[in-house]
Formats: sequence, structure tokens, C-alpha cells
Amino acid sequence: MERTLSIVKPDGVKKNVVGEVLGRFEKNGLRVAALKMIRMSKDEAKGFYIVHKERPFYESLTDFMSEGPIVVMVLEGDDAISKVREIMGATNPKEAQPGTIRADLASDIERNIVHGSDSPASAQYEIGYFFSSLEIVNPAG
Ligand code: 3AN
Repeated sequence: MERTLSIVKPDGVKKNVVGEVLGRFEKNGLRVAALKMIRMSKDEAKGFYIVHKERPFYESLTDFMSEGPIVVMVLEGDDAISKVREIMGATNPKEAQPGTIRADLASDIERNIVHGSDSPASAQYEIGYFFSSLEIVNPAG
């Protein structure tokens, strides 16, 4: 059993596809262990994406991620990290496999609807960034 952090980004919330994204995760056997809607400040977005601070898109990415509400969630399941990334599709929606969230719902490499942790180390950092241990439950009961 593994945990990962996923986000419906501001464009996904604006497009009203929160349930669509969540449903795709659930249909693939992942369970929600924590969930909330928040709005990040610019500084909070910068802290979340600190690993990208040298990248040319850091400023615009953190502007985008703080432009409106997001839905953050902890998902749990076998191979949750790679499973979520498979369901999301490639970073660039134009390269994403048909049937993935990004191929079906996104059109822009930056505004690409959804985030998922890319490794156990980043999952640990990202889950702890948004949730305390008291906010994460055992979804199986
Ligand atoms: P992923 O979200 O697929 O793990 P990362 O971690 O490489 O991709 O990038 C983090 C976020 O930065 C992406 N979700 C996307 O919003 C943005 N991003 C990545 N590459 C670019 C790029 N070349 N131009 C603009 N934004 C980008």
C-alpha cells in the first residue's frame, strides 16, 4: 500500500472537473485518504514547487497555482504513485495517451489540470506540505 499527493489545479476547478478527476482515480482502485479545497498564496505555491525553482517556468507556474482554489488529496493504493501518473498522462497533454486525464481534459503543458507526486520522496514532502497526520485516515475503515 502506497500514498501519493494529487491536486486538481486551478484550471481543473474552473472547468468543474473535480468529480471527473476524482472518479477516474476511484475507478482505478485508488482510495481517498484525505481531501480538501484550499487556495495557495504565491509563496505557498513557491514552497510547493521548490524543486523547480531554477526552471524558466517557475514564476508563471507559481502564479498559475495561486490564481484560484485547488483541491488537494492523498490517494492510497497499490503502486499509487505510478498509478496516478499513468491515469494523469504525460506533462504535455499533446503527448499524453488518449484516455488519460491530461489528453482528455487539458490543452496546455502548464495548465494541465492535475498534479501527482513523481517519487516516494516527493510524495512524502508533498503530503506533509498540506496535511497533518491527524487529517489522513485509513480509507478502508
Ligand atoms: P508533472 O506534473 O507531469 O510531474 P513536472 O513535475 O515536470 O511535471 O512539472 C511540474 C509542473 O510544471 C507541471 N505540472 C506543469 O504545470 C509545469 N510545467 C512543466 N513543464 C513545463 C513547461 N515546459 N512549460 C511550462 N510549464 C511546465
